[in-house]
Amino acid sequence: MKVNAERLWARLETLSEITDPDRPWTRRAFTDCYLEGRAWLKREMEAAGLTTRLDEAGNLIGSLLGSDPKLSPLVTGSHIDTVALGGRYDGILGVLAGLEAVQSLREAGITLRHSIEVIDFLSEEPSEYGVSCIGSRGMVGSLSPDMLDFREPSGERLGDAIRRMGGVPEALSAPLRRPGDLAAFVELHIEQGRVLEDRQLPIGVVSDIVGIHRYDIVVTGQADHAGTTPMDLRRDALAAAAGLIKAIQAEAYQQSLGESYLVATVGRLDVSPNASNAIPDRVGMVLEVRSNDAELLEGFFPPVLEQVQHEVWAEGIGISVTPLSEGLPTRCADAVQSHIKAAATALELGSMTMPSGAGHDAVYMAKLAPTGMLFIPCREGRSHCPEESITLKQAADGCGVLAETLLRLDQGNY
Ligand code: HGY
Ligand code: MN
Ligand code: MN
Repeated sequence: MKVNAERLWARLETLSEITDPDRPWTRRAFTDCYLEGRAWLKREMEAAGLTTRLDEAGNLIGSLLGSDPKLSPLVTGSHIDTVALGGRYDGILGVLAGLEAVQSLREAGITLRHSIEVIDFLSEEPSEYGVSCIGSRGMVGSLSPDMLDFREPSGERLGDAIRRMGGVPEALSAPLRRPGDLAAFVELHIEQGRVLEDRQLPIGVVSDIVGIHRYDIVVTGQADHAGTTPMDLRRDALAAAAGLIKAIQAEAYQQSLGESYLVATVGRLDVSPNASNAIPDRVGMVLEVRSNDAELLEGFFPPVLEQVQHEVWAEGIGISVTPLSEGLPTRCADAVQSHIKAAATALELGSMTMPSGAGHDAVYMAKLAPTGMLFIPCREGRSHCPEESITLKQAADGCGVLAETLLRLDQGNY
């Protein structure tokens, strides 16, 4: 199964140019720039012979009919939204390689038994509303009414933003699709780590995807003059927040030495009043904890929080925590893993089985159907930054294995 690597590469380059011009590469979900990228993708899908639709969760779905309408569709896809100052391939490769695979199948005159769908999931990256994987959560009924009421800093509700993207938030109180509505799901993604590059392997077969727990944390103290307030009279929210972050990091480091994979990060910090000569009275931060072990994931933060709250309470510091999201670790289907591995072998590409430390829409698709993921390397494992880089050959390898995997899934009894 030959794919048109040059066409894939040209699309990757064209889409990467649809970015916030001052911050390449940035195409945040829910922005005009994102809508421009979607409009381009919709045209490309239709020019490739797919029919397109937007579902109630705001996912853009391109479809190519199969020969047996009784079978549920095979589905591939990922996301074209980016983090701020992100890369050109995280998510984007999975959508455009899916489109290329389907277009190449069609041009080769191959009609699969199953219909095939290529999905661009709405807002996979953590959004300004505090939630990630919005479209894939919405598809499986995992966007709670509380989440739809989450607001971004200027006050827009997530539900209204989904409507602005063409979704129907009122329809999201129930799953849009249920187990059996998809035959199987497979997603191509860059590794976003450096294992494949270090091992000089072109393909990773994902065994499991970490669960991610995210918490919104607010540390409160008292704003005072930085020059006239003695050290023993201060209620410094930022100093307390720094202590909490240090305690989180130390505990995560300890736990990461064990059997399971665990990482914890505070990547977002909002300080008020954020003036060099005023003692901070409020610090907002977002903590995320990731692990492939559900028990470790659930049990990580509460003891750390209790310890630090106990230490700072006497100093008049408050710490409040609001859980934002709790995604569980996901096992990829053994059968899909086998198809990916066999497809790589058929194309004489070496592969290894490995976990994913990044979260993906596949976590939610796994609630509907047998799900797998395949990785290609990215230079020095860099991602979520403009230095994110792959080669045309790597993109072609990944796309070829994806196409071959779809063919094998089609012949399977899904
Ligand atoms: O953050 C992640 O794991 C993914 O890249 N959105
Ligand atoms: Mn990402
Ligand atoms: Mn991604």
